[in-house]
Amino acid sequence: MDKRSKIYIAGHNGLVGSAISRLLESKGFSNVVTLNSNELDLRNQSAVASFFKKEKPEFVFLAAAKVGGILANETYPAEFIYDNTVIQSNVIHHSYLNGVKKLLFLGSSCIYPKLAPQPMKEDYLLTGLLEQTNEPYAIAKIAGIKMCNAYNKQYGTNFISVMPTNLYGINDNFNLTTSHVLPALIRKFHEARIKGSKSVEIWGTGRPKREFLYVDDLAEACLFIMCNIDYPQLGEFINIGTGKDITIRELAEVIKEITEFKGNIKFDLSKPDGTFRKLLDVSKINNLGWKSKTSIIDGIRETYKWYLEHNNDW
Ligand code: GFB
Repeated sequence: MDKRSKIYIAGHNGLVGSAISRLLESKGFSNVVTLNSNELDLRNQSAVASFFKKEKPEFVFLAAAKVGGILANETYPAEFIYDNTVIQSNVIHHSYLNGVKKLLFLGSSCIYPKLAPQPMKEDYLLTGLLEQTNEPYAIAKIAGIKMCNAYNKQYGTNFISVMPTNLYGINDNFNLTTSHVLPALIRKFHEARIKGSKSVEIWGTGRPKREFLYVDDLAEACLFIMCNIDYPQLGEFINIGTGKDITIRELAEVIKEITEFKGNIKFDLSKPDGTFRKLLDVSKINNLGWKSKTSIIDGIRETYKWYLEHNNDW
């Protein structure tokens, strides 16, 4: 991929797609195609077919997906499986039909079994049962990995998959019913400080552990892989994370400090904990030459700064 290559970012308004878009722009990639969902509904097969036939992108970042936190996954399981399987099938198939040179598919660390040994290596895929709260989403993402692999085997394509850990950053979703934990806690602690509340309620026991990767670091990993690592060398897919995790309680303490909230933290035990732990083994990507660089403190500070500039949007 060079600076004049024609690149399509599917999902450029989302957390991941917008980070990839910012990075490509800052590096001088000048031929990037993006369309909003009202211009191209990626669930519509004939619309996707016409788009690929007309635009003929050479490289595709497949970051379009229906995503959300633990409650959104539980509330909308049909949308999580339907939207994701249809979007990825349309984009992968029409990339193949139109001779795309390389496609990068974004998955998620929830593809691994609920009780997988920690940290989770790439070859633990499909060795056990999935976490119930996000099984439809995980099944869709596993189908995406397997579809890329099947096309590589049968048609000789170069379609690769990356599995990021829990992401956060600029352009995150701060809606309290659909978001992930990190943006939700930024908003909850910020609003509690403004309102002078005595406490903030967080979901579950606070004991589960999560690994958080700043989305701009993920974008750099995606560009590094797109430019340097092809299908046979990469294998079926590759983990992308920091290699470190913290408990939800520890995360809440960090966010409490950054937002300068002085009250207490309470736990709402009626809400689910989800997977107890899902730490990625990142030795494969580290050995290929990439490491995350943003500390969780710096990443949360940047995200909070962005939230303060945009908090009228929610
Ligand atoms: O980020 P989160 O929604 O997703 O929740 P998962 C992580 C943990 O934080 C859970 C707790 O134990 C939640 O109960 N938590 C505490 C909260 N307070 C809150 C809150 O106010 N909001 C939220 N959302 N959580 C998702 C999957 O799992 O992770 C997706 O459902 C995907 O499929 C994504 O894989 C990365 O890490 O549990």
